[in-house]
Amino acid sequence: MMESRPAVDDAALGREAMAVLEANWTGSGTVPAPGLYPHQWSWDSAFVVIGLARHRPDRARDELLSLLRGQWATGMVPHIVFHTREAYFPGPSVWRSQEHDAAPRVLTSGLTAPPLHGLALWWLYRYTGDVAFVRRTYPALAAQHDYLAATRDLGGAGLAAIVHPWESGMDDSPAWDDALAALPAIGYGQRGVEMAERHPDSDHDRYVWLALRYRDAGYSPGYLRDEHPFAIEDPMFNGIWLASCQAMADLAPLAGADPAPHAERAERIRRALVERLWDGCFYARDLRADRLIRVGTVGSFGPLLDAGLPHEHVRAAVEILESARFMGATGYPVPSCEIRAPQFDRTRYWRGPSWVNTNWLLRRAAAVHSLDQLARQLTNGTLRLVRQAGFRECFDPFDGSGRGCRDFSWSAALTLDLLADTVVE
Ligand code: 2M8
Repeated sequence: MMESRPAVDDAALGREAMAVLEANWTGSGTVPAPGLYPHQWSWDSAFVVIGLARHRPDRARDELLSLLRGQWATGMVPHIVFHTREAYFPGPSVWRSQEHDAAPRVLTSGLTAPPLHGLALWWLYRYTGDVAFVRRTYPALAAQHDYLAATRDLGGAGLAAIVHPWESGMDDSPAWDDALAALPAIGYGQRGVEMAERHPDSDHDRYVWLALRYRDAGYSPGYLRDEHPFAIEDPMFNGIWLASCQAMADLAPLAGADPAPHAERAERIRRALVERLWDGCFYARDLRADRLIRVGTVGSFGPLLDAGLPHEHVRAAVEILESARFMGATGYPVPSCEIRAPQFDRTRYWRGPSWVNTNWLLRRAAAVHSLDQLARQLTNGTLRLVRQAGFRECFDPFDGSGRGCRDFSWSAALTLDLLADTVVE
């Protein structure tokens, strides 16, 4: 298959981006990509909301509402909502959400994903001024945050722990390698599971094994706290949560709610990020092994989304981001793993390639800290990627060639957002 035709001017690029989002709209939500990802994914949807905020606010609203139909009574927003009947593994028969009292009618996964939705709602409000929509969705997002605080603060310092690589959105990041390798090779004693009852012998088997253990424990918070073998405090997940807490603090008065709990939570996350995850760079912390995971990934820069991050941490993190460890040595921003790490692989998803969503998040972080040149570099580098290679899932950070699937929703949606800013600048 040929690469997509380069879109020569911004208007054409914008039209192509919108066409991708139209094609990926199922009538009840946007799928990340046709075929490979035929359902609604949580943080993908939040990026779609952000990208459509200025262009199709009606669709952006429907996107968020559609995702929230999958929210559990616990407040948990699942990482996948199965609105279509198309096959995907692991699908509804693996998660069995319908057997759980707290689950909604629509079928979902049992894991969550980076809680970007508060920021997405704020983004939508910023460009629409739609207070009624804030009022309507604020309670669900407040419940999402309460869920994280009540059941995911496994380290007890205010950060939310991910309990599965899928929850990070960066599935095969080298940051999870050791924690996955430490999983018991034997001990898979559950009966009645449809995946072959075998020892985990590859990362994918381990992913499934972990998901099934959690499911078979009834998705119980007590099990997560006391037994689940995978628990990691990730700087990107928590940087996103912190940004969403700040967004919720801004939105609360519009919804007639008190902003203080959100601001306090943000402050607590900030303090814990600096105290627990910083050692010259932000790293993920493995709670089960009780140690920092010292591999620099694009996730290391998540805390930059925080406007209140102390200056010295902003300065040091940005220096690393711009250095030859990351975007200083690649032709295109931002490799998902530092290029000098032995685990770096320019061809493998979250182990090297550049992604439009993380570029967008870092561009947002640059804007928050008034780092105009960095913001411009991220915008222009990202637009060069999609202009040359199309709305691919990810890109080779050295030569910009496209990788993964085509017509990928967040690549298209966030291009719309970047283009809108280019016009304003
Ligand atoms: C990828 O994750 C899914 C599992 O959730 C997969 O590998 O099948 C990740 O890139 C994740 O960040 C993304 O949300 C999802 C859908 O685009 O695909």
